[in-house]
Amino acid sequence: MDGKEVTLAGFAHETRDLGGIAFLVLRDRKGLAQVTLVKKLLGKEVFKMARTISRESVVLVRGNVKAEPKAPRGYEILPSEIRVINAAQVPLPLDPTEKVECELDTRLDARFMDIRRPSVLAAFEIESSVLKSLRDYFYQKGVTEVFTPKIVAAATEGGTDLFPISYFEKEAFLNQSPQLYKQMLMGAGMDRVFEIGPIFRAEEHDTRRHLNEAISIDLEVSFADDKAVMELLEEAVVGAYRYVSENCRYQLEVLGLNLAVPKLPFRRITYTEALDLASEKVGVKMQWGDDLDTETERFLGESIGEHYFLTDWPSSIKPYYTLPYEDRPDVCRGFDLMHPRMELASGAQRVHGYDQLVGRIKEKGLDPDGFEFYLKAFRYGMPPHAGWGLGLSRLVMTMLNLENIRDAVLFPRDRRRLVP
Ligand code: AMO
Repeated sequence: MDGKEVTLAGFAHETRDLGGIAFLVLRDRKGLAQVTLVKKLLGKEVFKMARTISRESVVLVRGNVKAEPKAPRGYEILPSEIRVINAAQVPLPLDPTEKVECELDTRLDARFMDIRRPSVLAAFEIESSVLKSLRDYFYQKGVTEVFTPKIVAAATEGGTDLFPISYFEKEAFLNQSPQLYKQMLMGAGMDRVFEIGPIFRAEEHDTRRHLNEAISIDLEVSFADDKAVMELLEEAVVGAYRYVSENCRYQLEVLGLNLAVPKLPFRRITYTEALDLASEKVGVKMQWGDDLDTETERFLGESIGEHYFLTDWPSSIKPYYTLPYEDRPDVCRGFDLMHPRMELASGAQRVHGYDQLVGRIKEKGLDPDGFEFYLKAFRYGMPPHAGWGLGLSRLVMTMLNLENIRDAVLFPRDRRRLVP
């Protein structure tokens, strides 16, 4: 665009004053542009105003593009008009140019300004691309996108980690997972559904990978078993990596990342094999039927070094809706998708027989009466089905090597944070 007239609007990233000449750097989500202010060309008044624009003010500049080898990326703008649309107060709550580091809490308190930082913004733009890639994948596979209620009357996973809310004269809860609804939709003959939406967990975690509100990507497929939906899951994840590596070059550059696309298929390791591997490590003594603790997970992640599936879990530690193997009912068709750093997804082939499901609910010490609305869908012809739930922020966090899940959520909700 050398020689062309352009109009730019953005934030005043910084000003540099060299006497008779000054630079105003404008920023928007696509990058920086150098506006060169020459006193002789602008006149004394405008020159004085322009070089004292406060950082982060919203500014409009009209002018001509000029190739200038010394300017960042080889171009500058010679302005004919400069207008402050909305001035920023001083001091700023944090430094959007990323030259000055700051604490996570300070950043989250002024999140709107934190997101102006190029590396913070890059992660959210990549997240949007991940979502696009996943949606495209589902549509290409003939999966129907659905929304299920987030205000519900009962727990999904049978635990106590629910947020109660008041719903007129009744007690209601924020839903932990679309699990029961996506299964009911298999009974409704919808065949293949996916949902991307919030899940709420009232767990008092204080970790780098748990939040109280998260976005989950849920899939459910009729006439599929656990093996079939694991293939869909690994393909969806690798597809997202590939899409990001091809379509988010600028954002990856901002993050200083060279994204490696994982290879298919992912390794499959049974729970029992995982226990054997872990017991090779001194100090990890686990019994069959124990849930894998963080230390074991870390050890497995380090020794495997890439995405892997953990399969064939003990029926006793997977939820009631997980289908046990017919010939060895103490083992079930549940699986977890693991990144070396953490769990990304869990899923299963589901129990589809009514009597077996009621039995499993009772085995878990739960009352089938509370599940009547769900169980009803299993009495009039329920296809066999399988599915999974994948945590969006964990996928993005591990893909971009972010330290904290809060870096992958615009406005995180945790034990201490309810604003902004
Ligand atoms: P699960 O409870 O394992 O399974 O959740 C699925 C995935 O959702 C993400 N996730 C979370 N992310 C951040 N903070 C949290 N507190 C949190 N809780 C869950 C994780 C996790 O792997 N109904 C089943 C899924 C299914 O079987 O289809 C379920 O909800 O990435």
